[in-house]
Amino acid sequence: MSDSASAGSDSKGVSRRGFIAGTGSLLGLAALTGRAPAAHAQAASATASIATGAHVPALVIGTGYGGSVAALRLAQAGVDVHMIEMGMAWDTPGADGKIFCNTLSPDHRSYWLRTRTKAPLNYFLGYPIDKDISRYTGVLDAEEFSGITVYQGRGVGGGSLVNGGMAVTPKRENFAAILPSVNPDEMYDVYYPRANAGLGVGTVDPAWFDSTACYQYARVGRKHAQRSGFPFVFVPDVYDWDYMKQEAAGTVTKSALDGEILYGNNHGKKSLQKTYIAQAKATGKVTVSALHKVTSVAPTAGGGYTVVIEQIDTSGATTATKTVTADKVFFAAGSVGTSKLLVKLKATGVLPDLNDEIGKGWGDNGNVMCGRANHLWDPTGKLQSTIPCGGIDNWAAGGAFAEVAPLPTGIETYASFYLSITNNPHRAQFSWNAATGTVDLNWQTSWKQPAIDMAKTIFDKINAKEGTIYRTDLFGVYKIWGDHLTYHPLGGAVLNKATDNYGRLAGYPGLYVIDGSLIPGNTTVNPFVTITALAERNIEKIIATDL
Ligand code: FAE
Repeated sequence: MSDSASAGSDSKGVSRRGFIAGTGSLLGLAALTGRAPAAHAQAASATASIATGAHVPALVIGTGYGGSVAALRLAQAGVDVHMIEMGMAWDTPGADGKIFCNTLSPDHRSYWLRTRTKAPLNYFLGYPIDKDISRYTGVLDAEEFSGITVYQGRGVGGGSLVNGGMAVTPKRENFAAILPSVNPDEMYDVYYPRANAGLGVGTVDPAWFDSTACYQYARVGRKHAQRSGFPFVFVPDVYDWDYMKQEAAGTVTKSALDGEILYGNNHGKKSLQKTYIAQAKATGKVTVSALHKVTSVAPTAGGGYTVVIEQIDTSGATTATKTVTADKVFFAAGSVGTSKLLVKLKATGVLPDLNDEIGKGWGDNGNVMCGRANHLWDPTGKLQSTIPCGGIDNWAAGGAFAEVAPLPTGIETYASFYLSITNNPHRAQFSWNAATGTVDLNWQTSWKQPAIDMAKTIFDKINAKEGTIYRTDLFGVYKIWGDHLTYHPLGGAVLNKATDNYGRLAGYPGLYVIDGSLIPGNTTVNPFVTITALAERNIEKIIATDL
């Protein structure tokens, strides 16, 4: 989870024993009440369903950041675009009147084809909090590889449906290490501003931040950072900050202040459905097929590509297999999705001329999580906005940028929680496993140690200064570090290696990569602004020269 906080002057009188008992019952209640309804009232999708035999000028695989930018800009250039998305449309309320379920009471809508939740923060007070759910094409995929679980959004909008919305432009002095073959001037003068405008990025009102109960946790985070000499920086977000103020005032339906984040926000967050995809659809030239999964892209005799697509139902079962043709195909299935497709297609001889860089250069953006146990006189608040708005920058000295994240349990936890992005140098590779017919990733859990060491440059110092300790109850029994996961998969089809310097795949004219797989493993901050800005840069060049 990328997020949490709470406020609670009223909690001063709560004894630690009473707090622990209360917490246990709260989580137990959530577990009991979170079972999925027997019948799923939620309609699968109101969008189109591509017809077998169709021919499309441009086919975009995936509807996350890269795919949405490609679709909008191609449509504005007059090109008809069809977007293929394996997840649901997420445009129809369920039986409870809500499109998305709450983080504290996950139901079938929470996870992608799982019968049990797999929460990133999966323990509390040493007790496991995962619970059974019905198998369904839910919005968050916890995809397991041998050494790491990779969390990804599934549905029209990709990661924008589930993420914290933290919209961070990296410091310019770090850019050469992120994308060494890209001219920083054009990125910082043109494409980062364009991406921030397109995404609707804004920053919390500092005066409101200083007074609202829902950011007490972040103010505690700021105080602790500054007392140890670390800069605390406000971090922009795509959440509608005016809406959040109204949530706090009690004049609108709560979303960020009601624990909604990991399994979707019902209000307030400007996901891609409300920004790039809405604009793309408004051109009248973009169609989206949800619950459709691309399984093959092969050259067609005479030019163009033949694309095989499986239509699935909400149980994940294939209901139809379709074959369409496309003049140009944009791989925007995310770092993992694009890498898996390309590695398979190369290894199985469908796209044999892809180069040997395919599948390489994958990193976890150095993600590692931890919590700190504060003193009883230093509460973080029982009301915590799920939208993080600040971070601790120790990148230059210690290789870590830590977002001060919420722990929105609805009770006072006295915990400070952090997701750190670190300069972990390890890179993994995807490869085809012919025996299982799947794509493996050779990441090892022990490769998180450099990330932990870098995060410790911040939190060891804060703990020493504050006389506090790490929480050991959030990721297992006596386990401090959330080192089993990433929210930020990057790489696998790296720019200027697997592709040319604009995402054109080596060996196949008309095939492009335009998502997080272009970025070699790390962005020094949260990645989606960089993914969006790079997509803006690349599609502009492709439209100018290839169409
Ligand atoms: P992505 O958004 O993952 O979109 C790929 C799409 O392709 C998905 O909708 C897939 O369902 C779809 N797809 C995959 N395979 C296929 C196929 N074969 N056929 C059809 N469709 C397919 O890719 N980043 C930030 O910058 N700030 C944050 O605050 C933040 N918080 C996060 C919190 C969580 C819990 C998670 C999971 C991620 C977070 N991220 C955050 C990461 C961010 O969402 C991610 O980097 C981007 O979404 C990646 O964008 P892409 O366009 O590469």
